[in-house]
Amino acid sequence: MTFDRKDLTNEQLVHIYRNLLWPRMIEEKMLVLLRQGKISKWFSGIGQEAIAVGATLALQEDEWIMPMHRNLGVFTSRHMPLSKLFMQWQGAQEGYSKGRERSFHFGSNAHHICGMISHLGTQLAIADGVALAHKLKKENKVSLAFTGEGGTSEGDFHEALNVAAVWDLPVIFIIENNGYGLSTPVNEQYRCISLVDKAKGYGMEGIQIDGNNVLTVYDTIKGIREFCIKHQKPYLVECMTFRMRGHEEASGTKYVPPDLFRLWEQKTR
Ligand SMILES: Cc1ncc(C[n+]2csc(CCOP(=O)(O)OP(=O)(O)O)c2C)c(N)n1
Ligand SMILES: [Mg+2]
Repeated sequence: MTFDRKDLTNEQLVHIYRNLLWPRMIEEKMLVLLRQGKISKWFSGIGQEAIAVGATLALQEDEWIMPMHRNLGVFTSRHMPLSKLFMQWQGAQEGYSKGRERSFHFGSNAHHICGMISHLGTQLAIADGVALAHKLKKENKVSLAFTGEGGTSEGDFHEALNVAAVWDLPVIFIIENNGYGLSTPVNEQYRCISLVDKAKGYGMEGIQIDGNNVLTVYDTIKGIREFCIKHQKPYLVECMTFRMRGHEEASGTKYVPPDLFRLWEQKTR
């Protein structure tokens, strides 16, 4: 992997690296707590952190993000207090969803993160709504929504991208293509060569990038953000990565050929 620092200073590089480390360190702790029975559920984003972290750092702090279940790096890069996050995952009253659940179905107005309600695809149209509000108020801002490649098979994906294109909404749609949607591999998920090809069908710009290279993600999203604001248009970004653990910690990875882990392991260390 080659890293192109462009005009980033040493301080900026260290800042990005620290943000990349946070979710990995938290996850390593969570995997221990899970095995001790102190938390009950965990969706791992190990190996995919560069996407959530790079994209979040590329936005302004008051721009809304619609994350999914593997985007811990969004929460940490927006500096949500670790104590409250840990209480959330342990189902404590003091957590973000007041003990109602113990996973990633929560957000925070103060951090401009819109909590998801689990259903795939639903975050995308919410990003349209936020972008429409910015457009009507003539604010120079974007919204950003994440989906997995599995989520692109939902009707909501089509509706959200089509409306964003037709209404010229400044929204960034990020597909995290990690090879699997639960146990379904990509060759059973879609027939196009790349998901980014779908951008053409909606009449919007699109790009496919290396999702494991944090500087590529950061630099690309920063540039796209400016494009979306200047031209008042949406953009589709397909980030190529790999899911290094099970769909959820309880579900295992028996259906994934071991060679794929060996291949991607080189890119996630
Ligand atoms: C509409 C809907 N169908 C099914 C599910 C159950 N489900 C949750 S995550 C998931 C897999 C999603 O795959 P992908 O979008 O590729 O994201 P990844 O888990 O790989 O990050 C499924 C089937 C759901 N939450 N919502
Ligand atoms: Mg997936």
